[in-house]
Amino acid sequence: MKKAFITGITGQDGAYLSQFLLEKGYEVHGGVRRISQPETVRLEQLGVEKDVHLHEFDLSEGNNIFRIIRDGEYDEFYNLAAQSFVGSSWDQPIYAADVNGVGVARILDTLRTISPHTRFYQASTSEMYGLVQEVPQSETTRFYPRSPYGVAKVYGHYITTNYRESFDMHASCGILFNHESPLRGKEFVTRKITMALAKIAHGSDDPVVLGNLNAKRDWGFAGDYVKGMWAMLQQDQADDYVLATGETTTIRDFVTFAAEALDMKPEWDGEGINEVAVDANTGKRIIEISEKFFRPAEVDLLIGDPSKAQKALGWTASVDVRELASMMAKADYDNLS
Ligand code: NAP
Ligand code: F7E
Repeated sequence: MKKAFITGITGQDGAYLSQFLLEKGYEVHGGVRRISQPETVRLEQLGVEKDVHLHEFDLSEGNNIFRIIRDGEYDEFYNLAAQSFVGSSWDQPIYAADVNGVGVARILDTLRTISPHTRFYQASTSEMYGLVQEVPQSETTRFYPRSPYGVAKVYGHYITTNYRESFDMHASCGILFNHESPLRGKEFVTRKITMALAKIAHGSDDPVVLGNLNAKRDWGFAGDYVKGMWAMLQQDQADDYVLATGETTTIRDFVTFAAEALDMKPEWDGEGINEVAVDANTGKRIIEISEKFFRPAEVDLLIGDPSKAQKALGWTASVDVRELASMMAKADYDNLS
C-alpha cells in the first residue's frame, strides 16, 4: 500500500485528492492547522474524513515539517497548502511569501536531507503568468506575476525545479489554471456567484456585489485536476505540466451560465461600476458592482495550453465551464432546500 501526505488536506483540492488516492488504495495522511474550531467539512462532505490520518501541520514551522516527514516515510508528498486567496495577499504579503514561497523550500530541504526517495508535487499556478507574455500560456511562457500571491508562488515553483535539478529529486510542479467545484472556498468569485444566485432563487432580494467582470479565466473542475497531480508523480521523470481546459470566459459570462442553470434570464445594462444585471423573469436585480472588489493589479486574461499534459499524462479536462457553473449553482441551490 502506497503512503501519501497531503498538505492543505482540508482545502478544496485536498479533499478531492484524498478521495481519489483512497479509491486507488493509498494510505492517506494530511496536515491540518490547529485552529480553535477544527474544520474538516469538505472531507466530511466527500465521506472520507474517517479514512484519512490527520496531523497537526503548519508550513511556517520547519521542525514540524521535519518530524512529519521523518516519522511518515511517505512515497508521495503533495504540497497543496497555501494562503490561496489572491485578494488577501496584498494585505498579508509577508505571510504569503513565507507560506507559499519559503514553506516549499522547508519541505524540499527536509525531503532532500532525510527522505530523498519521496516523490514531491508542488501546487504552482496560472497566477504566475499574471500580465501574460503569450497567449495561450504553456510551460515555456515567461512568468510576470501581478500579486504577492503570484510572486511567492514563482519562488515555490523555481525552488522546486532547482531542487529537482540540483539533487536529482522527483519533484514536479503542476501549473494549474483555475479549478472550481461545489467545495470551492466561498470568497472565490465562482462560488460567491453561485451561492448568492442560489439564495436569490430561494427568494432573497440581495444582489451579488462583484468587482471586475471583464477578467477572463480558464475554469475547470477540481475533481479532474487532482487526477493530473497524481499522474505527474507516476512518471519516470519529474517535470512541470500545465493543467487547463484551453477555454477562457469572462466573469460576466460565468454569471450568465450560473443564472441560467437556476432558470434566471440575466439582462445586462450600464458600464463600469454602474453595470447591473436584472433577471428578466422576475425583474429582480441580481448583480451590482463595487470598487471594493477591484484589485490593485489585475490578471486580465488566462488561457492555458494543456497539450503537454494531454500527450505525456493522457490528462484532459472533462467538464466545460457551462457544466461547471451549472454543477456549482445547483449544488448551492440544493444545499439551501
Ligand atoms: P484552499 O481550498 O484555499 O486550501 C488551502 C489549504 O491550505 C487549506 O487546507 C488551508 O488550511 C491550508 N493552509 C493555509 N495556510 C496554511 C499554513 N500556513 N500551513 C498549513 N496549511 C495551510 O485552496 P485549493 O483551491 O484547494 O488550492 C490548493 C493549492 O493549489 C493551493 O496551494 C493553491 O494556491 C493552489 N492553486 C489553486 C488553484 C485553484 O484554482 N483552486 C489553481 C492553481 C493553484 P485551512 O483549512 O486551515 O485554511
Ligand atoms: O478571482 C475577479 C477577480 O478570487 C477571479 C485561486 O484559486 O485561481 C484563484 O485565483 C477573478 C479575478 O480567483 C470579484 O478580480 C470580480 O480577476 O475567484 P478569484 P483568482 O484570483 O483567479 C488561481 C489560479 C490561484 O492560484 C488562486 O489560488 O474574478 N472578481 N469580482 C472577483 N473575485 C473575487 N474573489 N470576488 C469578487 O467579488
